[in-house]
Amino acid sequence: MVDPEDLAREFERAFGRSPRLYRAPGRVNLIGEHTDYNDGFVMPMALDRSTWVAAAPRDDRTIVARSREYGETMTIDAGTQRPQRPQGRHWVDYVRGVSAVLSDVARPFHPSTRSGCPEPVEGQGREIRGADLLIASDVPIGAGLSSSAALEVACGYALLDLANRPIDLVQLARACQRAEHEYAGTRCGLMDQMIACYGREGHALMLDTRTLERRWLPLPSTLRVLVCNTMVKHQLASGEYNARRADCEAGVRVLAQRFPGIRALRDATLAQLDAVRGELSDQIYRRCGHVIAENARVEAAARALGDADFETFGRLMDDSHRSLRDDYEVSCAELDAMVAIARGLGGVYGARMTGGGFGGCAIAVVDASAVDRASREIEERYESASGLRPDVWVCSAGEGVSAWRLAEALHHGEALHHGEALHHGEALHHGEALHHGGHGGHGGRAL
Ligand code: GAF
Repeated sequence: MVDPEDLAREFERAFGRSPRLYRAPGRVNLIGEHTDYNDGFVMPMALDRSTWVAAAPRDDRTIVARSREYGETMTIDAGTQRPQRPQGRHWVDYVRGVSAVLSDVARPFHPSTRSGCPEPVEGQGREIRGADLLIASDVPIGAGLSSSAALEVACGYALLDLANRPIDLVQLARACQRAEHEYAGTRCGLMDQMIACYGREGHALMLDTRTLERRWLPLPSTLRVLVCNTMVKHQLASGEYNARRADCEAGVRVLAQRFPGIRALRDATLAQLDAVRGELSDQIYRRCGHVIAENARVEAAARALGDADFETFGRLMDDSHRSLRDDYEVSCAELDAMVAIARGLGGVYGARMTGGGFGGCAIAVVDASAVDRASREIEERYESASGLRPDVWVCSAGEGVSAWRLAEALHHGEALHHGEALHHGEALHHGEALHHGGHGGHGGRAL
């Protein structure tokens, strides 16, 4: 786990002054996979693990970013010009992407991503300042837990706050999504960035990715969510993710010709899909079928959770996994093995892969009374089935992005949640916008 006080001290040693601290969480998605770029529904929860950024402003336009995990220090320009093509998936590409997008909204979108990132980042077009950043994370990287969105959102929040600009979380999430499209080359939806912004302790988020309407669903204390890392790294940018999105868009084009009201798979029914089946390849038919059915599953799962009907919730998770495995084809042998093992254990309501797929993590929703045993059994059985030692842990739903106040003498740090402003040492609620007038930032106070 990252110790924020330790991180602040490391920053002081490296950069010779006191930082402010920020953090944004990784996530698991309970249900609603590959629906977010189809205007659909998702139900993620933020992890209680985060990417942390210790940050202090510079007088020039340079960003000096150091990653504890990678042991690298990189120097970039805060307003780097948009690349002709995505740069890659090096950690600094995410920092570069976020700083460039936040600095610049005047230029048109990258043509290949025009449809994916609907709005410019209004009101955030002024250039951001240079900064020294020290980044550390306890979100496993490449495990489908959205470590990249956590990095983008934590850095974006830090850079906006250092520039003393008001922070609108929806705009921040969109800016980070756009950075992912243009700088990392993944045409992702908005789920990961939104949950990194809007996670709430003890709750899953029911998000409508078309309207961005948000509903926080309390997770009952009798349920546990087990995260089961297959230890197979996912390769989201391998082209498979973008290929799935292209298949969905191809399906929508055909559906829209027959049913003009359809703008996205969110608008289609299985009956409508069947009506145009003859005009679709089998692959596109199955891809679209997954998305349409998955959207309905998310809505049903939200109802089941509200009714404390965990059997139904679990069955919907199982159905989701089958559909992702057989029709969307984003699972892999290790994920299937993990899910099958979890599903065979007492007290497990449901299990499925989570995130983009092709490796990474499965999740199991388990009765609290059975969780220790289930977790041990999963570890043992998965290791003997695959030869890989998995990482299995119980996660609780954590908070979205926040600034972190270090108390005097670096003791008893506490989160300053978004929507709160620090005023005479007190947290005050200020609706959605956070604007810190005048920063402490020195002498052991981070804000
Ligand atoms: C990845 C993407 F980044 C998300 O936008 C989402 O599409 C997810 O895969 C699949 O549901 O995490």
